[in-house]
Amino acid sequence: MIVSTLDITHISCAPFQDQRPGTAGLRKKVSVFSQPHYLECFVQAIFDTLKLPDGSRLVIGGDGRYHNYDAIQTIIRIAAANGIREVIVGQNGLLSTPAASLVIRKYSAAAGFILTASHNPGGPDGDFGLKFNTPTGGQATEQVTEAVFRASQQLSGYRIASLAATDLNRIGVTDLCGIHVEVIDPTAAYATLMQTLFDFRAIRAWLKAGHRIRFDAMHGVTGPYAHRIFVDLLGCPPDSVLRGEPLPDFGGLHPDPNPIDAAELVAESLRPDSADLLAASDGDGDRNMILGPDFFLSPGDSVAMMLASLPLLPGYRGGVPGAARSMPTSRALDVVAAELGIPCYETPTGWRFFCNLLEAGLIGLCGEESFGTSSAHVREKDGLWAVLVWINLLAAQNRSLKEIASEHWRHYGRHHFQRQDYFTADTAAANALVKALRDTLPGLSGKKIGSAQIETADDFHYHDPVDGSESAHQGIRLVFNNGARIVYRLSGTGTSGATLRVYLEHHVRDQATIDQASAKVLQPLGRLAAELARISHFTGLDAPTGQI
Ligand code: G16
Repeated sequence: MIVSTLDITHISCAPFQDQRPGTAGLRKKVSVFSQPHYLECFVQAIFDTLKLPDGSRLVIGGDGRYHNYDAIQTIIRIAAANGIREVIVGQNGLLSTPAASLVIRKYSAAAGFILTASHNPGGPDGDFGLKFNTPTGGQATEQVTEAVFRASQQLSGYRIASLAATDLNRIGVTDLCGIHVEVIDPTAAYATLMQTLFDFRAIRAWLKAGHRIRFDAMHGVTGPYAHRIFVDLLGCPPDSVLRGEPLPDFGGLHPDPNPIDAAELVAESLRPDSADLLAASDGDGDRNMILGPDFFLSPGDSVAMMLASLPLLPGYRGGVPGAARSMPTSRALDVVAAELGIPCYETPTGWRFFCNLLEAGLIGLCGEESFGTSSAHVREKDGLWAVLVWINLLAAQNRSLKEIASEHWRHYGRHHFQRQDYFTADTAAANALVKALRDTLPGLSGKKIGSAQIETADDFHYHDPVDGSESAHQGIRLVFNNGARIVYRLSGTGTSGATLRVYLEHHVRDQATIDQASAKVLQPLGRLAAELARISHFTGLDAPTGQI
């Protein structure tokens, strides 16, 4: 028998100064990530910071975007040189973000590397990204990612093992010089878990009765998961899954499940023969958009309505101990939680802030305005899970999505919500705007504007109730005494320039205003938000460059 030993080389190079992870991992253009030593140095900085015990197990998978396959081979080599002895990797290098979270937990891995830039475009000119998760399956905390950033700035090089490329296409186990590499079916554990959470029998009966679903995988990672669950297990016709083949450039599309980038699905929902539920997920499968015939369900409403109906789902019969939303997300969830008598936590933007609350058992449901929702079944947001929640709720209630929403609003009032984005290539101008706005806060508190008054004007500061950590400057809030709210923050997921996000919200209770379009109700608030922040003055933009 030939026993080969691991051949490890130390490569010296200058450190990179731009490897600070953002809202969810490090995201850069492919051209940046694929330059010599760049990925290697970031991965080395992670190992230097995590200091995993020798012999540890690692999970690796990604959304299938351009550079995924090569990056996985590199990570395996660096991991081997840093003491990792077992690697679990999804077939073809694929693992959706929520499935990766599940696999990390299932295999008691010491860490997970998820290769994704989420909903950002892919391909050679697109974006690439890498985030690393802890043994809980959740994303590393801000403290850890900052420590990695500091380590990356001081590196003198990295260690790399000389290993043959792993065949990621074939399920099975390979021994590479003592490194145990297991290629797994990326959908298996996930599909099994979903069957314990939802009433597959009731859903099958609902589908047999003639109801239809339509799911747009946007050429991201969820195609194989959707085929397995919707087609194989629930019996939907194969054409229920749209763009189900993962492609390195997402077919040239922007794999972001929102009404603009998934416009084709929105158009389908407006047709007389629309399916009963239409949904889309993003590149890495953690986001969701939910539509019904002639109806768009806003993410803040979706999580609030889920909380109100959770006991209808087999996995959630006993309800949840608490719920959480990110600060800019509409406060529709708070109203439901208050009626249920459970706490509703407000966290900074970034799924990682929910993880401590989930891990400590303080919450069992959480959601964000950015089309993310999930429960304690994993430690990431979960697009297909959200779609299954809604299919199960429709099947259990035998009512349309629009009817369920209308009844919810009659009872709780409606939180009209809109996010306006102002993109500028001039990052300094965007930072100056935020600084100037921050400086005006003391004068805004208590200020009367028309018939309303600003009750609170502050810069959101989060105190984590579980580990006591503090996160400052997480977004500027203007809360009015008439149910309105404006929030400003800079996006943390872009790879160039800066995007100012302006979140508008108005809670209304009278039926006439409930029935109006959110864009119309929020128009005056949008104008006020632009004036107060002097957006045109700082950026030259007289209107949002995008809105959802
Ligand atoms: C990431 C985070 C989310 C966050 C979103 C938007 O989502 O995981 O928690 O809400 O970015 O962030 P920003 O407003 O900073 O662009 P994803 O799906 O991109 O991983």
